[in-house]
Amino acid sequence: MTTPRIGIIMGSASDIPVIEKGVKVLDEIGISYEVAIASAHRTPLDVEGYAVNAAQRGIEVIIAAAGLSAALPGVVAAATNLPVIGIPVKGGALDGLDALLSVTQMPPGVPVGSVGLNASLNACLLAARIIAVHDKELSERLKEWTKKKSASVAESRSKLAGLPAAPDEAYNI
Ligand code: RP5
Repeated sequence: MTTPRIGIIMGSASDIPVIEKGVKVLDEIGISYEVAIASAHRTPLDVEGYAVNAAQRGIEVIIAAAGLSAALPGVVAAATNLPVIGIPVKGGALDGLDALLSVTQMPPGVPVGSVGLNASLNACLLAARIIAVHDKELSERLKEWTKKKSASVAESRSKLAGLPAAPDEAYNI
């Protein structure tokens, strides 16, 4: 089995649908990853173990997703020097605002980079960009992926039929 370069940890199986949406991009770009479930509140020793072991297992970036009072990304970041990207998950009485604040408002010295609520695609892309800094081939694959996405935006202009569409040259620099 290929050594995973990105470790994705989530607080509960109920977070799986959020993660599933984002990891597709890692398959498309061709970057290895693994998925783990451990909870900062319910199974704290598993979280610490995963974070402590990650670097020596070959993981280069950790993505941590959790909802409610989302301690998971911060607890992971406290136990490793790897970059940690937090995904606050929507849900609960405050619909994710609690998770967003927990993930972003880390004390000085324990950094967690946060993406938006449920933004697993951006978390995966950010992790890929971090790794691409020292992996030229991955960097090329990322550029190709971005180019394809940009092309689909330009193609969507054909749907403006009936509206006064800006001409193609309006976009040129
Ligand atoms: C968090 O609490 C999890 O990350 C999840 O987003 C939320 C709810 O967990 P469950 O009650 O569905 O297990 O720890």
